[in-house]
Amino acid sequence: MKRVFSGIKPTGHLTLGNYLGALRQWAEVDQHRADALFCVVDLHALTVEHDPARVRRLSRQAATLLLAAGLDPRLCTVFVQSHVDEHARLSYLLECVATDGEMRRMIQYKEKAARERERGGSVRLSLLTYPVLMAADILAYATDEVPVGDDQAQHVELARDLAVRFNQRYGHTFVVPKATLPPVAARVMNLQEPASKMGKSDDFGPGIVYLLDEPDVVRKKVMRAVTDSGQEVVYDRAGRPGVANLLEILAACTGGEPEALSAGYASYGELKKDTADAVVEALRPLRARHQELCADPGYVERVLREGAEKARAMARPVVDGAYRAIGLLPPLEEPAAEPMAAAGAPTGPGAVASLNAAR
Ligand code: AQP
Repeated sequence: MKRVFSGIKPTGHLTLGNYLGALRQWAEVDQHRADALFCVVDLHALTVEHDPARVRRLSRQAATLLLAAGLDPRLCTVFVQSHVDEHARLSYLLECVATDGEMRRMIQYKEKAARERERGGSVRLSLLTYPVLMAADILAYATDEVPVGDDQAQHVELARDLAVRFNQRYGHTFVVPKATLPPVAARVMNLQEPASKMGKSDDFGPGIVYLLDEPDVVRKKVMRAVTDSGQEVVYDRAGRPGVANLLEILAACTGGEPEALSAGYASYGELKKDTADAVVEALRPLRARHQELCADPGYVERVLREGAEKARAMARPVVDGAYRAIGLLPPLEEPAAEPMAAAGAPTGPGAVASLNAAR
């Protein structure tokens, strides 16, 4: 069975982009076809200015929404990244394989660093290195496939490169993963700024549909979506990005094809109305389940505790293998007879004392 891993950052309230580009695919497809792990990647939320209490709150909310979207802990593993130390352990090893140039080429780094500088803030080193942590998230689980939206494809590519490079230098250690994108809505755009991705932490709030928005708020946001001065409803991503975005959202919510759907509309108003209705309907079960789960926080906590235990057991051997391969001594509490003996080092109960004496 294939191993699938993906994650979501608690940097803001989850959006329609997160749902159509990732969560829905995880719940409807991935957890049924693979040995799947889904993670709230809270360490990634620390790469930009953050409020600790908010990150904690958003992490709980993201985990609850993963379950509300249909992830079933009997079918997959749901957990929080910082509960499993192996991510950070492996990240450092991969930093010793990645290059500075590679990191600086990452589009998200360039965009976010520029934004941060424009605001007069400083750029955290972790913003530069977070794709390495993301590679560690993926590689620690011997992941075959990473279902993501289009914006994360470059980071998965980096994880591939690092896996191949590590394997070539230090012997086969990692499975080389690949990204899988949803067939439609791989990049939902901001309704007010259709040239920008609908990101949960971006600056165009009125163009972002949040999963927990009330239905009338969702309707308002969709009805006010920026289109263009034309009249005809045609699917043209480059020429009419606002209309194309609505058609893609409608297609993703109703199971149609954007181009075919465009033929059924004579005006932008009708398209917006149907899109708004389709989004409200698509989110209805999720919102209902979210309410139920909020009434039972003990359940969510139990799922996360058990998820972290399962995840740790999966990641441990892979990360320990990487530590050995790259040249680090095995942990001293392990019966280390073989590798230590092979290197001519002392073994047995006196080994620790001899190692200390040798320093
Ligand atoms: N607009 C989107 N369309 C399609 N897929 C999307 N995803 C995110 N936005 C869209 C996918 O959702 C998964 C989790 O996303 P994330 O938490 O890594 O990133 P984000 O929601 O984009 O959050 P931020 O904080 O606003 O991040 P930045 O600013 O870094 O983009 C991923 O699979 C992602 O592809």
